[in-house]
Amino acid sequence: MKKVLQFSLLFIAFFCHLSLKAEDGYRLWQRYDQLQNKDLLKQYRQSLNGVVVQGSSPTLTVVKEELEMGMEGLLGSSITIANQLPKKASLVVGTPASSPIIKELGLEQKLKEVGQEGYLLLSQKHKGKNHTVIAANSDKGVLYGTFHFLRLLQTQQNIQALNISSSPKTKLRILNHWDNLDRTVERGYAGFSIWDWHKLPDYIDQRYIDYARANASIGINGTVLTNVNANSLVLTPEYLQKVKALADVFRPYGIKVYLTARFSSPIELGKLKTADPLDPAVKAWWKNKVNEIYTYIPDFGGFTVKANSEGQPGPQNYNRSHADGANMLAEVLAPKGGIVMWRAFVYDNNVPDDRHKQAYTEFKPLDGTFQGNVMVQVKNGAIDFQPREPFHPLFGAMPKTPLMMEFQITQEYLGQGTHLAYLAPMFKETLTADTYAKGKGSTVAKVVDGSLDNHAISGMAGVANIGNDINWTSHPFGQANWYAFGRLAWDHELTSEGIADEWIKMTFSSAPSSQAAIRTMMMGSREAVVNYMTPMGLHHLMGWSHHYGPGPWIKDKPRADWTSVYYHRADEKGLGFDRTKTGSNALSQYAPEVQAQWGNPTTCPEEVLLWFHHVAWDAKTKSGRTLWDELCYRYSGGVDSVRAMQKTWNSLEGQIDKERHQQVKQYLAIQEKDARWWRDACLLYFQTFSKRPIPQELEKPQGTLEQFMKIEPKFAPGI
Ligand code: BDP
Repeated sequence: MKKVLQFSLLFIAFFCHLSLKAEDGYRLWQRYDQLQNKDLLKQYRQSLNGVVVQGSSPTLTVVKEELEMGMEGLLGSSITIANQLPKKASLVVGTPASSPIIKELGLEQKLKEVGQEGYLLLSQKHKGKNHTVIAANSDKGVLYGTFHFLRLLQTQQNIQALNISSSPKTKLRILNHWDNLDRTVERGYAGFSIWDWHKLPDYIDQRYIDYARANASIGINGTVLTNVNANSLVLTPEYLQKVKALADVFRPYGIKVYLTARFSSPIELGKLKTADPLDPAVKAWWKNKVNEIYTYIPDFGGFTVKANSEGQPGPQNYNRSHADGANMLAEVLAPKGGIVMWRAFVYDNNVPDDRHKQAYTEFKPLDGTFQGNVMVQVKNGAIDFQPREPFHPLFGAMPKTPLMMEFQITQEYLGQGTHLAYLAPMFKETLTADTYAKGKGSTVAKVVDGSLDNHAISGMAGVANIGNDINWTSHPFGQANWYAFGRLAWDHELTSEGIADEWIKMTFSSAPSSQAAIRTMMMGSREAVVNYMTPMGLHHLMGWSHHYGPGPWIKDKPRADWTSVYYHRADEKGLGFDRTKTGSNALSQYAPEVQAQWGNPTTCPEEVLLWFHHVAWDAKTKSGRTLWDELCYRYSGGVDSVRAMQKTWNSLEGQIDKERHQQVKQYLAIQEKDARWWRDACLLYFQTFSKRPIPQELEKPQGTLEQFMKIEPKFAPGI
């Protein structure tokens, strides 16, 4: 009997253990599970015998909590955080101001170089003993250093001879939530908004804290809580209290809160007759409003504004310029230290010009007219977050204005919440592109980090892919895009592979074989999406409104530039948008060096060929195939790449926890199905123009064009 009982207890314990091991993805890259490498564990335990954090502040409290949670989890033993040096080797954490020990280490010179947000991680002798040191000029720097230190442990690095100094290349590293007050999320595919406005300010969801931890761990220091298609209600006292509650949670993590400002708020909330930025009453209204916001949130960051774009109100309603609008807000924010992020995503209802050209046409003449606390926020490409776009021509064209990068982390046009598309290679592609604004080497990254034109402020914004799904991002690999955005905003010189490696080790596995397999999947994934959706520079072929699935046939909509036929220009002769001199001449907005390369179809990279040229169906491509055949090969190649990902992922069964393995497996099956859908629908449609057969050796479409044209996903998320 006793034996049976013992056995049952063992059985129960075993299953409890198993169920504890289930991974729902909530912990993101901060899992802090005990390390399995015994030698390394021994090394860590020896060199981190005690932890000393001197000083006290809300941020240092967070530092202590995170060190405790992280080290106890990873090392599998409890730690105590002291404020005196223990006898043995230890981890010493702080600023010269908060910690006499750090002060004694004489790090002034080195610290000078890392600035207010940077930090040092050092192996350092002090009074004959070896210490690991996390030092910074500010508590926030200490926090970033702490997360870096934990990452070293998580990714199992040797910490015996540390000599790391790090500081962010971009000053403002910010998430843009397109979240509405009713908790729907525009272009959000991971459930509802994480901001539970109804329960705020009284109920503080643990998620807010974990959100802040995750963001601080990758250096994100700002968040715009609300949709760019803004609701002025958020500026009312009722909502400002709620915003304050979130700001209070985020503050110790170094994250400032920003809001989107609806330009017509003075009319909607203030009952004024106008929102004309030059009207004294309008100015006074905003001044009062801003002062009021700062009574709730003394370190409020400022506003993001979408104006005169896609129906949003703006200064042009009153015949004023974007600069008039931005400067009016900037003026009232300046005394409080706030900024304006004015979006350049504009295209005019009344201008029948190539949409590619419109932002440049409107903004370039305004260079030099914006106040010092205005940044113009520019999407990575000139159209709209397509799977591949050449860099936006405004980068390099407005040297007197700090231009902020806007990337889209949420995969509106890259398979939304179900496709695996690792976006770091896409972000890097834009950042490393050469604008030639000041000769060779004038990369987009240098424009954005402010170094090309010596700007005091700089920033990178990412449209968040976060929702209230248990794993935050719907697809488990969506987490990698959030992670990669933050890491690149901190340091755009990091490599996509390097970022993937860190993320995989912390999120999935550090076993070299699975690590390499997952990295290969990730690195090829975005190109796979480009191939099965919009190869060779095609763009804007997606279904109407929901943007999920193919719709190259979309035409006859309220605006020509909301249709697909406007962009692909397929006809009997060929395919692609002529943006050279013989066409819209959008190319003229780039530097002569860029024009020379892209303007000639033989030197234009095939990746953007149909973006700039209308190419004959029988024109020879680099592979030796005709354009039509090459297109068929690329579309098919995209599907093959997804199948290769499936194979790799299947081979990892048993090496990844069951729950997430199963999730990704199912998502990959959806992706394979969707990739075929895109390939078949697009090829059948383009074939009506090319009138050429799909090469014999390639898989044939399953279905007819008519059938594909009838597919209409109902209630797709994110609209
Ligand atoms: C488009 C989205 C739309 C956004 C817009 C924007 O479809 O929902 O409001 O971008 O960036 O891509 O303002």
